[in-house]
Amino acid sequence: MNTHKTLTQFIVEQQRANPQSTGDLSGLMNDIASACKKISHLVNRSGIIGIGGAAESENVQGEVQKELDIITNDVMVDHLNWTGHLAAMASEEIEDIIQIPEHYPKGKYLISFDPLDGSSNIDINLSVGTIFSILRCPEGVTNPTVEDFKQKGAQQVCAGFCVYGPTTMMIITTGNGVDGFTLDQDVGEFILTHPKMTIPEDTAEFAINMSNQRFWEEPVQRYIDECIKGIDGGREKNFNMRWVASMVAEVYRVLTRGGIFLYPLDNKPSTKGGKLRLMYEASPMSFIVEQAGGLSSTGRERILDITPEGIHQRVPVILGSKNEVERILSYHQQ
Ligand code: P6P
Repeated sequence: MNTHKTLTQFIVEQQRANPQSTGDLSGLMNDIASACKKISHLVNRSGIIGIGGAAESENVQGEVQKELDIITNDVMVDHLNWTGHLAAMASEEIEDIIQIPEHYPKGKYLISFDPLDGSSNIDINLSVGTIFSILRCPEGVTNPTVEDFKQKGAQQVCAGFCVYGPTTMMIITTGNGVDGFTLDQDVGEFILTHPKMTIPEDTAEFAINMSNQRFWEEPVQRYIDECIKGIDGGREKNFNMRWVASMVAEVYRVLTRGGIFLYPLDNKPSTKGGKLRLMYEASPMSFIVEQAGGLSSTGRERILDITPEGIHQRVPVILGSKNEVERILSYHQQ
């Protein structure tokens, strides 16, 4: 019988492989998995229990919040704030950092998360997800501030995302490659189904929101124009295009069959400086993509080398198959 390894067993084995580990990170990863199981359940039943609509509020980004944005944010906070593994949290949905209540013990990690990325897809039944990034809290800091979160993505201890699609999957890295787990809904366990995921160095599939084309910088205009023209425009192959408007779905596809995903710098007023947020979208996804053999850049610098200016800072993102990202970077250098 094909007995898959569970996430719990995987985490314990990773802990045993690191003699100096205290079990805190293992506990935190299990707590995140529990939160994601709860979110998966809520997403799957949102239409039935009537929580798939828009809330009356806007988030710090000025985006209209979905009811599920708020509910899933509360699920993450309620599953993580009592465990004693965290010193503080940051969420896409909350302007300031989230302190650990005084009556709970604090731990040595900081987490940033987007509780429900792509939530505009909820009412059209497309995949959405949860993205998280774990940093160490600086030594000796017992009351973290925003300053303590402003660490380069290269400092991440762990990053991952859950994609709530036809199946619920959790993708994680702690710096030893990327492993994918499928939620077995019957027993409520994440099962290791995609060990050591790697991104093919070449691809013929690009993902970008074409409606922004007139706002892009010249190197991106040139690259996408060449992809569209394919062998009629000097490339050695023809390209296919995808755009789901859900980063977790796009990145999972890139991990599975390669590809290049772009949300580039544009001069559109609403997304000036980029649309995607560094700390809880670009950084964790960049850690995962690099650990799977891909590249992730703003077009001018490695995303994991950026020191955040704030917890909601936006950056341009170009990530995926190594050879295609390198081609775009060369266009930015010309
Ligand atoms: P657009 C979802 O809102 C998100 O943050 C990413 O998940 C996704 O890749 C992007 O924005 C979609 O942006 O402009 O196509 O709606």
